Amino acid sequence: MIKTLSIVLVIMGMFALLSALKSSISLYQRDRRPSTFSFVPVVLGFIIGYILYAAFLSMKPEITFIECVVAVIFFGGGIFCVMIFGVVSQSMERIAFAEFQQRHNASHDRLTGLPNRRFLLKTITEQITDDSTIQQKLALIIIDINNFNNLNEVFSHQKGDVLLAQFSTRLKEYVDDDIFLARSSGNRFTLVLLNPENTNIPAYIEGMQAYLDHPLTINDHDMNLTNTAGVALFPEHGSNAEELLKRAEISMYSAKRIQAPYAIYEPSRTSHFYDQTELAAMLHNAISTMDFELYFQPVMNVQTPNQTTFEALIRWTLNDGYIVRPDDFIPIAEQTNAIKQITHWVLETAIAQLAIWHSQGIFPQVQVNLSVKDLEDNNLEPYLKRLLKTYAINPAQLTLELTETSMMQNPCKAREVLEKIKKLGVSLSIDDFGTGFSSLSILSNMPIDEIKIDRSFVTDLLYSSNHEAIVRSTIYLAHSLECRVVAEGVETEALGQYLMSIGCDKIQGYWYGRPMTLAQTDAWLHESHLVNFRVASQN
Ligand code: G
Ligand code: G
Ligand code: MN
Repeated sequence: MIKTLSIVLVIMGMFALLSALKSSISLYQRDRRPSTFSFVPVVLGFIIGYILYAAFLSMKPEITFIECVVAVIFFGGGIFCVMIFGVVSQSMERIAFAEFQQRHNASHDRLTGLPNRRFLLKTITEQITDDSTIQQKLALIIIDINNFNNLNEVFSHQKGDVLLAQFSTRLKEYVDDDIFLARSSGNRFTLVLLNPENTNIPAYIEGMQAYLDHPLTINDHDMNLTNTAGVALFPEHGSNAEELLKRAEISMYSAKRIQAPYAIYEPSRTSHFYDQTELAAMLHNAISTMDFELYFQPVMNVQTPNQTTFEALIRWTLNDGYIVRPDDFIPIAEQTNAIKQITHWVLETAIAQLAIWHSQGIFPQVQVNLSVKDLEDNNLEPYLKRLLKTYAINPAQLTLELTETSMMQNPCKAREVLEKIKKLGVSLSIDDFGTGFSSLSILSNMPIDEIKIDRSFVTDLLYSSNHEAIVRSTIYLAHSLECRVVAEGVETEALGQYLMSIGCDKIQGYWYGRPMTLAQTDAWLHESHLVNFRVASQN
């Protein structure tokens, strides 16, 4: 009886050791470190010892008390080994997990959990240097959330982060598992598609943008984020990861410039691409000589078609003839504060031009864009007052445009500055209305005369019942605040006629006229409109 019990105890001890052996093998398989392998032979050695002792006991007819005690110790030893091994393997797992997390954090973005730029570059490099005989083809698609900086400024960065996380979740839902998706920088995501010849890329992007066109929630408000995509292909558009990413960015920027939803890289564009630092250095020189030009875009006055308005739009032409659009250089000028000098130049050039037209008997109105930084310029109002006096211009001929976002950054200060300017007799207009997430109660306190509905709402008005409702209610709202309403981006007659029928006061867009050089503007005035102006000014 005692003998059987002792043998059972030894065998149970051995089973305990067997389970420890199993765990030590699986730990080694996961971990692959020599230190974890050292458990395996030790435990195996013990098991052999247990088997031998059990065999020894079973061969003896009688066992002594000492042999019985040794059997109990063998059992206890087995259980002890399992316990010790449990503790050791737990702490090994913790170490392994911490190491994994460290590696993961170095290659992933914390907010969205997506691979970061470093991991992205590494992955692209691995794919394109794959030395199999068939060259791997791939497409990089960059997706950049539009106006994200405005959003961060208007809300807080924390709220911006919440939106980014929601946006990335939605993006992850759309993107298949076999496509590598990374957050390549703040508001920019990058997809790596293998074998792009099997995918219709434009259709893929359109599908993705339609899927992303879905309200996200912040502060209990629904908000739609739009995005612009840029595509570069390997091997066609670059030979290394950095070059491919840069070219996908170039195409994304060119899509933004023409307000297209996406663009695929076109090699001919490279010579016209300067990066931010190059542009900043060139801009410094351009400002010292005020090497800019004003274009004028006509705006149609629905009620008084004889009275033409022009929006003055700055252009900067480089030595190679490339025209840099304000969207590309105004943000740089804002960073260096040079924007104040630029605005002073634009105001003086526009007012001097009004004086020249005045001497020809032509009295159009001119609209000038201000930057958010101009609201911090205490010299702006006295400067404007001096200009109006020097050139003897009727202040009612001038309107200043400010974006909704810039007014909302510091509404108190904006109101103070705008009220001073308004006292000069100059009109004020809210540009890009609808894109700035502004509070209507603040807006209704601003001394404004005009609201310009952003072209993103106007362009697809005839096809989007949402946008139609927004435009209609904006017109209603503006009229109840006694403001005029301008629709921007009106490219077709049908759209223009429709906007007039719902009460828009002014129509601006390629349908009525594109931005023109001064010479073209003069020709435009003289050819078709001078007669009207003469008549209008004589009345
Ligand atoms: O002309 P274009 O579509 O490229 O203008 C792009 C943007 O640049 C528009 O938002 C317009 O308001 C802005 N812009 C054009 N001219 C000026 C200017 O003289 N000063 C400022 N601050 N912005 C301008
Ligand atoms: O943001 P702001 O309203 O200042 O922008 C004015 C700019 O809008 C002008 O510089 C002009 O280039 C651009 N623009 C004017 N009309 C149209 C149009 O009908 N379609 C498009 N796509 N852009 C336009
Ligand atoms: Mn404008």
